[in-house]
Amino acid sequence: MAVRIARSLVSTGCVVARSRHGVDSLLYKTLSTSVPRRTNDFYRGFPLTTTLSEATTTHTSDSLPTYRVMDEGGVVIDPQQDPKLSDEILLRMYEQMVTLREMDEQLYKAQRMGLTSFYMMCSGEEGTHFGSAAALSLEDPVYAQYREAGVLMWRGYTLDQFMNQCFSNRLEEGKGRQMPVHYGSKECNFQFISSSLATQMPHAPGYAYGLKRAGKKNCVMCYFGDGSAQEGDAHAAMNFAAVIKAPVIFFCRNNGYAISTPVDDNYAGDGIVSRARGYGMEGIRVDGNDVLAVYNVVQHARRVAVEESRPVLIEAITLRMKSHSTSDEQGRYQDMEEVQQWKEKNCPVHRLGGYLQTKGLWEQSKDAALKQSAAGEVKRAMMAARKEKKPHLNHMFTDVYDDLPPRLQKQQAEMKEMMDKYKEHYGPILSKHES
Ligand SMILES: Cc1ncc(C[n+]2csc(CCOP(=O)(O)OP(=O)(O)O)c2C)c(N)n1
Repeated sequence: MAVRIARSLVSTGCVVARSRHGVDSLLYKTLSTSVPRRTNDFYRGFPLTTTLSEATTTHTSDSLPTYRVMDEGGVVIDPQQDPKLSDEILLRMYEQMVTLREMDEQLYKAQRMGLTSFYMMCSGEEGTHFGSAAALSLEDPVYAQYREAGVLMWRGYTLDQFMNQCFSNRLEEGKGRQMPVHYGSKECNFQFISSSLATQMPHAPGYAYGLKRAGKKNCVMCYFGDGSAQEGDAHAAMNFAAVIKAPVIFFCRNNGYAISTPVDDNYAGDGIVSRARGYGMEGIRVDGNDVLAVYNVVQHARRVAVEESRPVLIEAITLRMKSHSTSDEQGRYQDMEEVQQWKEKNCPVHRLGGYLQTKGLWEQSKDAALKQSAAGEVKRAMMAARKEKKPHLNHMFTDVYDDLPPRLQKQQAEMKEMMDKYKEHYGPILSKHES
């Protein structure tokens, strides 16, 4: 029983730090000894005043500016802010951005053709993916939401792996038990995606605290959306992280919408970053479509998290260029003319392309060939994934319990009985599964 409970906790990410590093991370235990108590000062260090306005915080305040390095054409505004990444890294970023777009396009179409059950597009948010991923170490665990495929790609997740997962075939790590896009990879140090919003958020500081106690020089990266920021778990995670000084970066992709809910119906404050002050952590707002700015900001946040053991909240302003998922139609709630204008003005791929051209690393004339080659690679991987068998049906019952409980044994037997009884119907389906 103990083994079973431990396993299920590990699979939810709750005690991953404990299992991997042998750390007893029952956080509240250590809290009571590590937080200084200011018992000798009734006002707890807060300054006193007799002026009411001084003691009042207003509901409106100046917005925190958005940090950027490049303008909309990819020209660096202040040369001192150029991170001067190597040519190899810059070109890899560009090539992967183009590949990701192609993958997005083809997986969207595959769902529309009925080849897969579902897909979530990420075009428009590539700057947040590659800028942040390049500033992290592979040893920094990632807790993502679902729209961060580029982070996985940067970490070496192959097109074949993306396709196997989205086509739920026998080669995918989740054995077909997760919806498409719910990626995860041990090798890429990327925790499996959970559909329930903000599930990953309280896990992240827990793991980060475990890393800190184990003396690792790493931080945890936790991605989430502006919609997820309204979940109770988001509050618990950020408050906890600040109090226990966990080395975690909270990276909010503010793409303006939580499915069809615009940000104005979502929160009334100064975006998401304004909350950082409330939690007692550093906060930075960045232009999410400027991959160099994102890189600088995450590199800085990583240093704060790892060297000073403090969490940082980053809010990246970006744009979801497509619908939320294949179950959604953005034209129902977005002004498509405006979306088109934003796309043209603020495309992260074009901005990086402009930067590369100014540096003499790329020529626009090479774009068509790059796109064509990426499209070919994506198509090849998709064809291969389609041909693979689906996982064995018994995997509906494996990997949770060491010994299958009687009620599940009964269900498994019933399933087999049904399959045998209605062979003429289930036969064609079963032939596509591993036997
Ligand atoms: C707990 C929970 N509530 C509601 C949903 C339904 N839901 C799925 S995605 C989504 C919007 C999330 O928006 P955001 O966090 O901004 O991320 P984005 O999709 O914009 O990347 C909602 C409400 C869910 N999956 N889980």
